[in-house]
Amino acid sequence: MTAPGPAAAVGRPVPAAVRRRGADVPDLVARLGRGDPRAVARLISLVEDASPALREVMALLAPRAGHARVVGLTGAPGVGKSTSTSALVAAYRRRGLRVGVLAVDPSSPFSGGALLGDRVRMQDHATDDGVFIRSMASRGHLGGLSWATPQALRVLSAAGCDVVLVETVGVGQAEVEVASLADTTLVLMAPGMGDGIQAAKAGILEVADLFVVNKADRDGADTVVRDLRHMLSLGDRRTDEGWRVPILKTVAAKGEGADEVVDRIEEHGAWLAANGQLEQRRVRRAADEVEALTLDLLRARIGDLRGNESLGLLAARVVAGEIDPYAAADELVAGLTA
Ligand SMILES: Nc1nc2c(ncn2[C@@H]2O[C@H](COP(=O)(O)OP(=O)(O)O)[C@@H](O)[C@H]2O)c(=O)[nH]1
Ligand SMILES: [Mg+2]
Repeated sequence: MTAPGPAAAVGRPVPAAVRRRGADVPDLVARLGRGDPRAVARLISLVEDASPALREVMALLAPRAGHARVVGLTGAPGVGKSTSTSALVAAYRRRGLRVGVLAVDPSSPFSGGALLGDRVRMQDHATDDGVFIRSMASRGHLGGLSWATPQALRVLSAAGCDVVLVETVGVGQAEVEVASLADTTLVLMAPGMGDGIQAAKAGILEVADLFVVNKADRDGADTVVRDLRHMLSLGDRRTDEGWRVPILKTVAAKGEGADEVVDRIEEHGAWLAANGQLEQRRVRRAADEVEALTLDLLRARIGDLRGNESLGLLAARVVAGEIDPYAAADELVAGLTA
């Protein structure tokens, strides 16, 4: 749970050992700019590992912070997120766009079995140099995906991706997180999965910019559409903002409906840009990221203080009744930020 976040590293100079191990950051970043897939892989691994080199990486990437469109896909396991991602990659490639794919699994490690199927499916695109595909585990960092995913997105963006598709395992918090980092969030459902109840429970209606009812080749797809339409009409949350959440049917396994999904994603992007929300969402996203890094940094400093005199002394004074714990915390904070 307590793998040190990058902020722990961020506050410190890059150790010589890191350079010796061959993280020649300026070279990596230059190769990234030329779209070298190995540079993409290496840099995303640095993000995954919360490498101390990240501070230098991010400083070099800042001026070329790309403007890739970020599209999140979420939904229950087995609903067809990976299959749909692959179909969407194909649809975007037909439009001549460069596509990044980030499969984020907040729980299982990078090499875990959960992503094996995804990799096999993604083989379709393995030889296409306009597609970058990476899986990423957050390895139980405090703050979860909050800083790692935005940094990985920055890497893919700087590699020249026009659009990045982020697939997350649909389990509660992950849905909310993917929504907070995407420009457009797709919520996938499929017949026979008890989605209606799930949707209501997980507050999924709130995060969806677009619903995709996948596996439309199976019985019950129309019922899912009807239930969704009913729930949306009850909430009708977006009417005043002017975006009506579309409900689309797909058969991802055959690529059916992918082009229409891309049309709607692009429509949503244009709508966001036209009313200033694209910028707003991105600023909110950067604020979340900076906040997460800040908390990491402060946590690391508190860690340094543990066993250190000032915390010990303050604690002793609390026990002795000379100072109350709030006042002690105030003193500690003052010491941290001094
Ligand atoms: N019948 C049918 N099966 C599908 C469709 N899309 C995906 N599947 C299957 O559903 C299963 C789960 O798909 P996957 O993309 O791995 O789901 P994920 O867990 O949400 O990423 C796989 O066996 C797919 O082949 C579809 O449109 N129709
Ligand atoms: Mg998947």
